Amino acid sequence: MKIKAIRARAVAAPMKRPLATSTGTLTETALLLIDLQTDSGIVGRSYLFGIGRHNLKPIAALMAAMAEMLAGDAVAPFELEAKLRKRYTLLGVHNIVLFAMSGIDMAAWDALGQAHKLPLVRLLGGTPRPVRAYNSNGLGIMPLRPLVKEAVELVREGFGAVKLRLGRASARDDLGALRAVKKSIGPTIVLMVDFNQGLTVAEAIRRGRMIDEEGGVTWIEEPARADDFAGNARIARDVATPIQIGENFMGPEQMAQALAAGACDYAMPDVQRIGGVTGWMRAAALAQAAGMEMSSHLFPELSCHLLAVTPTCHWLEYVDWAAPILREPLRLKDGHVLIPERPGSGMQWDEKAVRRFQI
Ligand code: SMN
Ligand code: MG
Repeated sequence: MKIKAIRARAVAAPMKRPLATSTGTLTETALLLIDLQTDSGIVGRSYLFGIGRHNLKPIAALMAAMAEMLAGDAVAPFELEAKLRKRYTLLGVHNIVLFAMSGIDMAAWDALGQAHKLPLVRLLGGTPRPVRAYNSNGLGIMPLRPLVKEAVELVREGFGAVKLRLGRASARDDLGALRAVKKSIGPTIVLMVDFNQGLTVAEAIRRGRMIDEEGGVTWIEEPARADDFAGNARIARDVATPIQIGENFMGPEQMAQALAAGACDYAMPDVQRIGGVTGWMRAAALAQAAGMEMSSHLFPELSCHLLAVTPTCHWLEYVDWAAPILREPLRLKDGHVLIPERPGSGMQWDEKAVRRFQI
């Protein structure tokens, strides 16, 4: 099976619940939908998050350049990765270059799954099983009244865990939000918090200790700048609640550096930044070697397959943000994501919805 062409389409669909983080507010899901067309007629699919619709065009342009290099090549993800990494060495395999490469890798694995008539999890040597998930569809930075209402709604959707975004100007206001959410969901629901890199190292230690004293938080995510591994190591040393980072690891190489620095207690790679399915599998081996719990970031449709073959599988981050353009959105049961038995990732576009949301 050889690559014929790669098509990328930009869509933006409104989010059911806008999400305010310490970096700004997301109101729509801006996605690049990738169709990797092969000479056998199989089309491998994946999507990338633009975090803002204006970012989709440059990623699509990079992908078009890569598609030109790869036309006629076998759908063999390791070979594609080696070729692209070599060609992009001088530009740097980071950020949107890496996103485009990851998108191609994910679509190539999807095509392979379809060619072998196997769901991705089986192609990777695993078995579909329910994957424990937390509901990450809300709980942004907002006033307490709508916040506690949303917390209750998110749990009522059938989940045993939710994630609260923190990083307000004052630590006391963050504590107020944490207390209000804890009270509204009760002690049996697992609660994570995410600062989205909003704090300095000293402030992260201060607020981390405050959270230690409050208790009941499963992890503190990205308290400070994500690539300051030394700083994160100081935070992890001084704060008892586990420190979670990883959504901004640029490839498994950077994850290895973070682990060597002791920058976190838990890791949560993002399949678009870690290098697609190929990069994820290498990251999973790093987490296994470090004896470290590994969770996913966004991409629940693909991450469920991957977590099912991750030795230190921890939590899947569930968001429904891609659901508007999917023919069959993910199914959930008792706070777990059910891996579809369809070949590949199991994602197919709802073309009518794609036309509606295309930009
Ligand atoms: C997050 C990252 C990117 C977009 C939305 C939300 C957040 C998370 O850091 O981990 O969910
Ligand atoms: Mg996060």
